[in-house]
Amino acid sequence: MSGGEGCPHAGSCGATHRHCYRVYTKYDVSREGRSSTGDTVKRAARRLRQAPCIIALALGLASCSLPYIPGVTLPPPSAGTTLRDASGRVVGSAVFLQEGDGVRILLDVKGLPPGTKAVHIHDVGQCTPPSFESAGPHFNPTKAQHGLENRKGPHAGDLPNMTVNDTGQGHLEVTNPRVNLKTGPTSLLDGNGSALVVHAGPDDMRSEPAGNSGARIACGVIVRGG
Ligand SMILES: [Cu+2]
Ligand SMILES: [Zn+2]
Repeated sequence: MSGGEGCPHAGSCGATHRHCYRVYTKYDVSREGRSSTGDTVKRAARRLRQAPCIIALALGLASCSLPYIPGVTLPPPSAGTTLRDASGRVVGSAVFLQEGDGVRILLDVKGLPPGTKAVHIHDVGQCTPPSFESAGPHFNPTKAQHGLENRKGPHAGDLPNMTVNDTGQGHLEVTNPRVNLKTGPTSLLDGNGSALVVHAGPDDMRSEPAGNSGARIACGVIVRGG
């Protein structure tokens, strides 16, 4: 990132100033307090981005030799969703974090029937109860077949099964290297969006088109920012 925009130096000092604008910040996402942490970091990053140019001006631009200012790295993109069941009750939430070329997914559910449940990312960001058929098929920009254990698979949106315990709670944490939160055909935030869906039964990981996983019992539209 060279980010000279807005800096009075950009034209005159050339390459020597490229690192003037880079201020490294650490972006820590903990599951608790995630959004407030994110907001604080974004505000701090904005301030830090402005700081180097102000400092440069203060130094009088005489020599164009600036002290080293550690650079800025913007927080990675994130997304989130709230899952509802067919009656509209909130039954869970998930966070999506860009991690390298893939996306880390952290899903928590509550109040669901116990058992092993299929979880998928579906193609359309629309969750119309009670059937949630509006979410379309699995997110599959590469035209693969269904299933993490299918030789011709998997769909980009295929995920491991989740166990829901006797108290109705379940947790799934996985990195999906086939999707991203940026741009392009594998982005979860593409034109028609995408949705996270939980099914009544387990995914057999190989049957077309959806792993024989039964009804869609919960659905959440994936939205930017989480
Ligand atoms: Cu599904
Ligand atoms: Zn699939």
